[in-house]
Amino acid sequence: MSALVRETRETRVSVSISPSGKSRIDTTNAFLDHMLTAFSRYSGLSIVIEATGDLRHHLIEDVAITLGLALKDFIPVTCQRYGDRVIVMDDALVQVALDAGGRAFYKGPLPSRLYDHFMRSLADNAAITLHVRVIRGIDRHHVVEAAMKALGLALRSALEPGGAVFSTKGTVSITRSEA
Ligand SMILES: [Mn+2]
Repeated sequence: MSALVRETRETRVSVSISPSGKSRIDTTNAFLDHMLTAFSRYSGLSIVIEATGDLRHHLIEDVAITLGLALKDFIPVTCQRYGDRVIVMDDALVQVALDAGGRAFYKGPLPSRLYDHFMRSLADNAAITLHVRVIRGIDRHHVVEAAMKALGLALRSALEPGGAVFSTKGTVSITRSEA
C-alpha cells in the first residue's frame, strides 16, 4: 500500500493505492472522477482519491502529480515492468505502451490540453515511460477515456509479478566525494 497527501495554496489531494479492495474517487470534478474510476477499474488496483482545488487546471494537474508520486512508491522493484494495450471505444482507437522501470518520459499527445498535461505529470512523478498514441478518434471524451482504460490495463500487465532484472547496466554505484 502507498498513501500520501499533497497540499498547496491551490489544491489538497490525498491518494492511496492498494493491490485490492474498493476504489473511491472524489475530486469535485465529475469528468475527472469518471476518468480516474475507469483507470482504477482497468488497472485492477484499489485507488482512493480525495481532492479539492481552486481551478480545474490546478485540480487535474495536482491529482496527476499526487497519483504519480503514490504510484512511484507502489511499483515493486521486480515486476514485469512493461505493459501495452490498444483500446477501442466507438470512434476512438488508442494505444498505450509503458515502462515502469524508473525512467520518466511522456510522449503524446492527447487531443485535450488538460489530459495531455495529466499524462505528462503522471509519467514524470511516477517515473514511468509512457507513450500514448491516438490512432483514430473524433469524440474527445471517447479518446481520453480509451487512453485511461488502456493506461489501466497496460499498468496491470507491467505490475504483474516477475523476478527478472531487465537493466543491462546492473547496479549503478555513485560515490560522492566530500569537499
Ligand atoms: Mn464516458
